[in-house]
Amino acid sequence: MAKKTAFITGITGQDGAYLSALLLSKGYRVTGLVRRSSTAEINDLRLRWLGIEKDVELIDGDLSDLSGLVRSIKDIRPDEIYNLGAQSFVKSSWQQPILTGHVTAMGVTNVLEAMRIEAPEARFYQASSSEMYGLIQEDMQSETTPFYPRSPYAVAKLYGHWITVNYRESFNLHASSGILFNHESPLRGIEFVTRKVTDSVARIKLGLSKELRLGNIDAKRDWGHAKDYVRAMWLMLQQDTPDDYVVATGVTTTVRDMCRIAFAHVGLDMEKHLVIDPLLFRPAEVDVLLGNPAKAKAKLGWVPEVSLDALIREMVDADLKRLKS
Ligand code: NAP
Ligand code: G4F
Repeated sequence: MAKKTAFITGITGQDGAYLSALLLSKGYRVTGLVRRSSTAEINDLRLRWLGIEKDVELIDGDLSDLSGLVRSIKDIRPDEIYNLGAQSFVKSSWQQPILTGHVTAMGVTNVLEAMRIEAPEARFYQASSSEMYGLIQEDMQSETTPFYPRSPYAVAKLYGHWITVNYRESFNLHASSGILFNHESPLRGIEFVTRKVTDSVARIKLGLSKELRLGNIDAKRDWGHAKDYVRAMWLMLQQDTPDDYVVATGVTTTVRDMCRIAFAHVGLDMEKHLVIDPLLFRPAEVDVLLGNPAKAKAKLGWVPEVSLDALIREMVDADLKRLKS
């Protein structure tokens, strides 16, 4: 069978790196969009962490630049397009709402347009988010739960989700949307709460820091491992029919209890180090997320393999190793 080609936006991010590794292991040619940076020598850090930086082809471009996307897709002729690129940090989206809209919302239309013009037979994956449920309308969120976004990021993701559905229905594109709940790993950005916690715990353990400052530790999230979640993305594009799927573990945990796992792993007392900082609270919070992955299990045969406990311990160990070296 001919080698398949994938085009990944957001290839330098957490999911882009793990998805690249998965696709390479399946024999794909992997290409990806990279933003030009004055520090180009570090923008493939995550790919290097996985030892695959030389195995992927990187193409300069930006989600806000339609002509560049058209040219990239024309040159690459991908079989599968994974749109993972986004301004993905919820808190920053109140500070940069317009940029978030340009990239996280309109960027989706740009990629879909480039695909419609140059590769209408390709299969498309949109990285939608459980943040779209926001002020939750059902205790357990599924594909049929109404959305109620609570941040400029979530509003932008909602647009990206519906434009994907609309292009599927309007132009008969093979376009699927994965509504992914929070997923983490040692490659998670330091600004997100799990990695902030595991990095701080490692620093405190090594005597490099004394405290961990957090905002709302009563918030609850359904956390899984990014490695498991990129497998679900790939599975969606192997189906004959495009569709939308919730990808989650079905277990929700407070930020407080997630921290407890990290501190306990290195034998530290959380109460001695945790400081609550009102400045870290958000203008509007998503109090609780809990996903129902029944459809992904039934149709894709997807089940998560890594527990939250194992995930946080892996992240603390990776941060200890990073700091020691
Ligand atoms: P991430 O680590 O923040 O990666 C985001 C990627 O988007 C990076 O490669 C970034 O490039 C790229 N990007 C940002 N602005 C861009 C632009 N204007 N043009 C082109 N590329 C741009 O995010 P992630 O955790 O891997 O998540 C992947 C996707 O899934 C995102 O769309 C996110 O919103 C969504 N999602 C994530 C989760 C989660 O829990 N991780 C859950 C649901 C949905 P740089 O490296 O240059 O910054
Ligand atoms: O780790 P977080 O920043 O992730 P959040 O906001 O849930 O968003 C992540 O998951 C979404 C999927 O649901 C993705 F779409 C999105 O791209 C991103 O990957 O915050 C998690 C919770 C929040 O309730 C926040 O208020 O942790 C709380 N929190 C408490 N103290 C904190 C902190 N979050 C951060 N980042 N930093 C804190 O100091």
